[in-house]
Amino acid sequence: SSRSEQNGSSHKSSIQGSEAFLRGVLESMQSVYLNRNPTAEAILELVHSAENNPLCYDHLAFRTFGVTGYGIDSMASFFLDYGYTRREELRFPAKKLRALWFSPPADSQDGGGRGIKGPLPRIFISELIVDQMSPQTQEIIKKYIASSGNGNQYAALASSLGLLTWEKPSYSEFQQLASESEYAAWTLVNGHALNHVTISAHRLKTELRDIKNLNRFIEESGFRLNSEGGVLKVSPDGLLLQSSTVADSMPFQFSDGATESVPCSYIEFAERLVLPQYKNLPAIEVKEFHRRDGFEVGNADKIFESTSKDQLSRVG
Ligand code: OOG
Ligand code: NI
Repeated sequence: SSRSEQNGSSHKSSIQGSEAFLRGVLESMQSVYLNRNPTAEAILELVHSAENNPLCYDHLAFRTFGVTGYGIDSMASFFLDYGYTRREELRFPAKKLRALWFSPPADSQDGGGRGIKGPLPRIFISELIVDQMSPQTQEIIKKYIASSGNGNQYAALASSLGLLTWEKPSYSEFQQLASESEYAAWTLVNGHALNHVTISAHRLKTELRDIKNLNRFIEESGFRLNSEGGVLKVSPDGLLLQSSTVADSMPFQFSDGATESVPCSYIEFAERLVLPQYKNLPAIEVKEFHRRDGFEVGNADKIFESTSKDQLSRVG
């Protein structure tokens, strides 16, 4: 065969080695997510069938408890080991959260497929600043973290298997956390599960690549979007536009026998506009790196609310 076939540039290459393993882990995380979140699964199907083109993911997101060794680092270590690069930090003082995002390895393949099988997504990982919580809440979080032993070393494994690394909590402990931080309560019952995947709107091919059309299409198809601060979240520079659904919920069996409905995950949409310095590039030449990169505190602050009681209990 020709040289270009050997190096895989002339046809869909089968990705090998460590990148194949990374993608396999992401696939497992996604299948846990799709099994638990019927809205996310239905929306991916709906957009895919409207497009008839492979969708790609802008980013994947995870939540953690920021206790030494258990926070962002516990999940980030996997991505760093597989070639991701640490990027900017974002702070959310009112929510007592911080986050970091990671960009995919520059030498990774396009993938040539749909979702995880396409270009590798950015990764967004946040953590609760646990030492700013009340003593009762800190005690509960530290108790479950202790029950996980060295579970912090297996955050990515737990996420891809859909397992908690700590014991199941009691309903009253869940409620104590929820009264102080809905993020904390979410993390206690969902652990390292994928919090959301984000469809890259600008890489769609139909009119849905305009996020306003995508939002309208999603709502007209009967799904609810997170309305916190308005459905469309826009960065101050006007170049990063985001929206998300209200999270699905599912029954969770607590350690004291109570079974109650808890929020699980949601799906997000992001449109990244072309940076001003590239505005004259012909559309066909525009690549992902010509567009607004990164995240935005003001947008993220409202997207966190996709799993809040306020949004889940909203009527209409
Ligand atoms: C993350 C919320 C922020 C974004 O893209 O800015 C976010 C979360 O809910 O854990 O996803
Ligand atoms: Ni996001």
